[in-house]
Amino acid sequence: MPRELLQRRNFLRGLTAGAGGIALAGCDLLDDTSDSRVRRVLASANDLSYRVQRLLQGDALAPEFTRADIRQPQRPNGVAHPQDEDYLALAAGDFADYRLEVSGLVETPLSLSREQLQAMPARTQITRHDCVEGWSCIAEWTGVPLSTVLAMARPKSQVRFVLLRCFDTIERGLSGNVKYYETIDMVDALHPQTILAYGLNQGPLPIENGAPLRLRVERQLGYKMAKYVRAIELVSTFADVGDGRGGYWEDRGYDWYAGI
Ligand SMILES: Nc1nc2c(c(=O)[nH]1)N[C@H]1C(S)=C(S)[C@@H](COP(=O)(O)O)O[C@H]1N2
Ligand SMILES: [Mo]
Repeated sequence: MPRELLQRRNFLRGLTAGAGGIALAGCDLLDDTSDSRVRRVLASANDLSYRVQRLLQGDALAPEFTRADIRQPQRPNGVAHPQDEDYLALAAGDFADYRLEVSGLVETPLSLSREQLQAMPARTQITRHDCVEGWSCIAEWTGVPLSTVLAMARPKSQVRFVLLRCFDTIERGLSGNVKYYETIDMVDALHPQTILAYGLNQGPLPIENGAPLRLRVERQLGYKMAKYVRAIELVSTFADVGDGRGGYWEDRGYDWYAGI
């Protein structure tokens, strides 16, 4: 089992114990997320924390820092060197031929070049990245607000989520290779600090950290922040993506709403 998932489970087990021993205390609740009853307990807890956080947070901004707070380079995590052929071909040309595809429930599908993305009004923010593994990094991110791209695409009224599809194969399995994917809701998608970043610490975004384009969604944990973004789809449900829980790690037991 990947280390991240193990630690996440240990963390969740702590939380559950703290919540005053749900009736299942004693049996090893979280060693078996495949059990549907367990999954329902977790899912409803996640749903509750999602709704409570949404109520309390509104449009609150994540804390921002100064350059003096940047202590080290952004620590690469997860996939850091995609080996996918289409990605390697783009990287060989320094991503000059990259295009971000925007499709799904939109009036105007888009195919945006790197130049087009970088010509849009940019936002720069110094924020703290919290990984579920228990480490944090403060870094300066520059990119185009996702809201700007979405406004150009003109979402239809049924849209509820933004699905990000990535270049990198994160798992090679018997049932096929899995590429990283993530979803966020429209509250986070339209939040002012949610950007598609192409710059890190005043330079171009390095490959390790998701070049040429990665999501920053600052009020949630690191695994929500898809790197190597290939395409964006606007959807009304993610039930038909992967195993239906809204992201690569979510399909392996993590919370969909990873608010901090
Ligand atoms: N495409 C893709 N995005 C990803 C991952 C990944 O493996 N592939 N890992 C996630 C995790 S768990 C974290 S903590 C952050 C790490 O971002 P960093 O490498 O810039 O620190 O990216 C997230 N986004
Ligand atoms: Mo992470």
